[in-house]
Amino acid sequence: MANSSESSLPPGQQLAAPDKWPVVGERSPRASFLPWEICVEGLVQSPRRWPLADLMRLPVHDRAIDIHCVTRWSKPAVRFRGVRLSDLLGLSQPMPEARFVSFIARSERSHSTSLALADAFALETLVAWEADGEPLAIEHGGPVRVVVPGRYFYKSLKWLERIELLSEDRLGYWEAMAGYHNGADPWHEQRFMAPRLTRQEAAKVLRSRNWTGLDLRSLDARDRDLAGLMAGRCLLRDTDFRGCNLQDAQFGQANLSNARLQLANLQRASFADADLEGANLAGADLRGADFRGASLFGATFVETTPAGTRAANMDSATHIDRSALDALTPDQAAFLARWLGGPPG
Ligand SMILES: Nc1nc2c(c(=O)[nH]1)N[C@H]1C(S)=C(S)[C@@H](COP(=O)(O)O)O[C@H]1N2
Ligand SMILES: [Mo]
Repeated sequence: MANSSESSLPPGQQLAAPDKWPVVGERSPRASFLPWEICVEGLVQSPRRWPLADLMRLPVHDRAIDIHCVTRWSKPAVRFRGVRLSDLLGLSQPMPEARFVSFIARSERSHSTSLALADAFALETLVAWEADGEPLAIEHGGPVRVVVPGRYFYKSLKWLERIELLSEDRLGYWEAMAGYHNGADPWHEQRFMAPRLTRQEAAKVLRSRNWTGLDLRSLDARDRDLAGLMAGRCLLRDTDFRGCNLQDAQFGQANLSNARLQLANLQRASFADADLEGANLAGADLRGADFRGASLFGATFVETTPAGTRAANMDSATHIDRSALDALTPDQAAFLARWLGGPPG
C-alpha cells in the first residue's frame, strides 16, 4: 500500500532521503564584486532594480512547496520564504503585450528559464531567500532564487539577477540545450520534448538535423530553428512545430497528422506523400513548399484567432494538388482555390 506521502508524488518520482537536498546543475553563481540586485526589465512601464535589502521589505510569504526534480527525486514540503513574483512585477507595471517571463541568473552561462506569465502568476511563483528557516545556501541558489511550485525544479532558477518580460517565449538553458520539456508539468510527466524520450534521445534530436524514420510523436519543438531538417518517414503525429524555422525541411512520407505548424517558416519544405490529416498550417510561410501526393484531410490553412486572422502565405512555386482540395472543409478549400488560381491582384 502506498502511504499518503507516496501517493501524493507525481508519476515516476521518488522521495529523496529526508535529510538530503541534491544539488543539480550549476553549483555557484558567477563571481562578481557588484552588489546583488534584481533587475526587472523588458515589457514593463517602469524598469526597476531591486537591491536585496529593498526586495526583502516587500510583503513576505512563507510557503511549503514540494520540489520535483526532472531527475526523479522529490522533496516534499520545503518551506520557502520570499516575495511573490506578482507583487514584484506589479510595481513595474507589465505592459499588456507582456505574455512571458524569462528569469536570468548571475552565472557563468547566464543560465535562464521561462514561463508563460499567466502560469507564473497562477502558480504563485516566489522569489525566495530562505528555505526551512535558513538563508538559502549558495549551491541552492542563495542569496536569491526563483521557486515555481507545481513545475519540475528546472523552472526554479538559482541566483536570480534579471527578470525580463517578453511578448514571445524565449527557451531557457535546459529547454533549449537538453530538450527538457518547456511545459515542465510533473503531473503530466512533461520531462523531455516528447513523451517516452530519454534524456540521451532528446539530446540527439537537438544535436542532429537528421530525424529520418524516428518515432517522435507528440514532440514539443515550438519556436526552434530546424532549418534543413531531414524528417523523411518520421512519425510526427501531434507534434508542436509552431513558430519553427523549417525552411527547406524534408518531410517526405512523414506522418504529421494533427501537427501544429502555425506561423512556421516552411519555405521550400517538402511534404511529398506526407500525411497531414488535421494538421494546422495557419499563418505558415508556404512559399515554394511542395505538397505533392500529401494527404490534407481536415487540414487548416487559414484561421481566426483572438489576435486576428492568420492565413498561410503561398506563391506560384507552392505546389498543392488540386485534387487535395476535396479533403478540405469548404472554407479552407475556397481559401486554397484562390491561391492555386494564382494570387489575387
Ligand atoms: N542558475 C541555475 N539555476 C538552475 C539550474 C542551473 O544549472 N543553474 N539548474 C536547475 C535544475 S535542473 C534544478 S533541478 C534545480 C536544482 O536546484 P537545487 O540544486 O537547489 O536542488 O535548479 C534549477 N535552477
Ligand atoms: Mo533538474
